[in-house]
Amino acid sequence: MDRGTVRLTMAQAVARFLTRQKTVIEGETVPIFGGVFAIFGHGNVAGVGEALYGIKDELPTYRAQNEQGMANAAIAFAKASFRRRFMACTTSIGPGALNMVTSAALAHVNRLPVLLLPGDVFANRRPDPVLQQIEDFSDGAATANDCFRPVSRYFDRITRPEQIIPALRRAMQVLTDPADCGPVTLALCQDVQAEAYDYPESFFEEKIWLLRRQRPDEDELAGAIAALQAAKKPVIIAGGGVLYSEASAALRDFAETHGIPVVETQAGKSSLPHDHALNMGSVGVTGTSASNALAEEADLVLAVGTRLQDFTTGSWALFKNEGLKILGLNIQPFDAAKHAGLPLVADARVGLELLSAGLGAYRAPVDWTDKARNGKAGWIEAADKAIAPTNAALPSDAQVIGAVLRARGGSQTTLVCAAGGLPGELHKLWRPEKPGGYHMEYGFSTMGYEVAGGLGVKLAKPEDDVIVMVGDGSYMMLNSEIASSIMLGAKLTIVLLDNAGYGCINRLQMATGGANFNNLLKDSHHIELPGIDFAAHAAAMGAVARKVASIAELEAALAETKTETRTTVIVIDTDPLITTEAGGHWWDVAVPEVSAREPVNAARAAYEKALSAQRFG
Ligand SMILES: Cc1ncc(C[n+]2csc(CCOP(=O)(O)OP(=O)(O)O)c2C)c(N)n1
Ligand SMILES: [Mg+2]
Repeated sequence: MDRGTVRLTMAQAVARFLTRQKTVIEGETVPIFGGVFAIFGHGNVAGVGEALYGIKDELPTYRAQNEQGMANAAIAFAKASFRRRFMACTTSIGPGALNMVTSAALAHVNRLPVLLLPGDVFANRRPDPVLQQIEDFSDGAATANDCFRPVSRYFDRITRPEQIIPALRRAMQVLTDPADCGPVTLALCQDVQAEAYDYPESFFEEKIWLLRRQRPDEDELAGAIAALQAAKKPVIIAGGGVLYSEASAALRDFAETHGIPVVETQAGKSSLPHDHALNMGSVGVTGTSASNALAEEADLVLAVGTRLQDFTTGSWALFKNEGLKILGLNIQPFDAAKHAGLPLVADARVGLELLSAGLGAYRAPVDWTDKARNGKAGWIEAADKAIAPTNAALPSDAQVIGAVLRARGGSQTTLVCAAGGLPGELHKLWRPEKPGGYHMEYGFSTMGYEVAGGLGVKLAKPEDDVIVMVGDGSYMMLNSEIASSIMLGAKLTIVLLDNAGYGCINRLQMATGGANFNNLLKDSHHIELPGIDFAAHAAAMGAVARKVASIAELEAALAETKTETRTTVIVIDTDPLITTEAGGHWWDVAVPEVSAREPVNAARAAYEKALSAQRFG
C-alpha cells in the first residue's frame, strides 16, 4: 500500500465514506446518514453487503420487506429531520432496483434527500446477459437503472472504482443543497463493487455539512419590500420550505409584526401552531373557509417555500383579485418565479427576517386582519362540528380524526398520511402543535407511503408518538413494513379507516358525472367480496391489532394503547360517501366533452363554467 492511500473495494469505499459525513444538530456533531435500508440480491449482496457488514456498528443496516417501502421510509426520515439528515438504500439490480423508482419520483417531487444505491449489471459485460438484465436491442449501455434518470436530481453509473470519488462528492453536494436537494441515484455495477482500488485517505476525512442559508439579492429584496408595502390585502402561503428552513419562529414574528394572516399548504401545515390567531389553516382545494376567503381577495400573496401545486392554488381559480401580485420567497429560482411571481430567491428564514426589517412599521390594514380573525372563528365552529361524534351507523373520516385528536393529539404527536380521502380531511381538520407534527406526503400522494413513512418518522423522532392514518386501499397496496417496525422496536399507532374501497376516487367519479365503477369493492367486478380482516392481517405480522365498532371504542382503544410498546393497528369501518362540506375549493379534473351519459354532459357543462375562473400564466 502506498502512503496516503488505502486499498478498498469500491463498495467498501462507499461504506467508509458514508460513515465520515457528519452534520451538527442542536450543537452536537452526528452522522448525517441515519442508516442504510437494504434488501440484498445478486448485484449487491457480495459487494455492498459485505461492506455494510464491516461498518454496521457505526452505520446500521436495516432489513426491509419491500424496496419501495424502505425507500419511502428513508425519505420520511429525511422529511421528519427537516432534511438535515437522511438515509441510503441499496438493492439488487432488476426488480429490486425498479421497485425504488416510484420512491425516487416521490423524493424528486417533494424535494427530499435520499441516496439510492441500486446494484447494476457487470461493467465488464463478460457474463451477459445476467439474471435481471433487461438487454436493450439498440443501446448496449442502457440498463434498468436508466429509469431513475428523470426522477433523480443526480444520477451516475459507476463503471470503474475510482469514479466513486467524484460521484460521492457530487452526491453529498446535491443531498445537502437546499435548492437542488432531492434523490441521488448511484447505480453500482456489481463487478465494480467488488473491485479494489487504492483510494486516497483524504477521501475519507470527516466532513461536516451545515445548512446553507442563502441571502437574497439586494434588488430583489428591495422590490419585494416595495411590493409588500403597497399591499392592502396581503396573505402568506406557508409551504414545506418554512419547515425545512426551520423558519417557524421567523414566520410567526413576521405575521404578528405586520398583521399578515398565514395559510398553509399540505407540506407547510404545522409551520405555525393550529391555534395561533393568524394561522388560518389549510388553503386551496382542501382549504378552510377562512383561508380561502382571504385568498380570493388577496392583492399580494407572499408564497414562502411552496411549489404552488394545484391543490394550493385551486387549479389557479382561487385568487380572484385582478391586481394580484405573487411574491415568491424560495430558495429554488424555479419555484420563486412561478406564475409570473416576483422572485425573492433566499432561504425562508433569512428572507423573512430581512423582509421584516425592510418593512419597518408597515402593518396590513386593521380591517383585513380583523376579517382574518372573524373568518377563523367561523371556521373553528364548522370544524368542531365536523369532528364531533354523532350516532350515525358508520362514522365519517372527520369523526375518526376527532377521536384521534382527543385521545392522542398534542405536542408529542406526529401524524403521518399520504393518499386517499384522509389528506383532504386532515389538511382541514388536524390540529398540529409543533413544526413537523403533521407529516403529509402530498406532492406525489403515494398510496402505500403511510406505514413505511411512519417507520421513517419514528426512526427520526423516536421520542414522538407517531400516528399513521391510512385508508384500506393504501394499506392493501403496501403494509409490510409493519413487520420491519416490529423488528426495529419502532412503535407506530396505525388507525386504519376501512370504507371498503377507494372512497375518494369514487366520490371524484360521481362529481365528474361518472357511474360508480371500479372504486368501491362492491362496484368492482367480483364473484365474491373478499371481506378482508385487517386486524387479523396486521396481527399476523406481529402487531397488536383490534377492530373497534364505534368512535367511543376507538377513543378508548387509542387511550389504552398509548403506552403499548409494539406497533398497534386499530381498524374502524367508515362511511365512504361523507366528507367535510365546509371549506374547500374547485379542483380542475377534466370531464369528457362528449358522452352518451347525461350526468357526464351535465358535469361537463359545470366544468366549462368553472374553467372560466381559472387564471392562466
Ligand atoms: C400508488 C397510487 N396509485 C393510485 C393512486 C390514485 N388514488 C389516490 S387515492 C386512491 C384511493 C385510496 O383508497 P383508500 O386508501 O382506501 O382511501 P379512501 O379514498 O377510501 O379514503 C387512489 C386509487 C395513488 N395516489 N397512488
Ligand atoms: Mg378506502
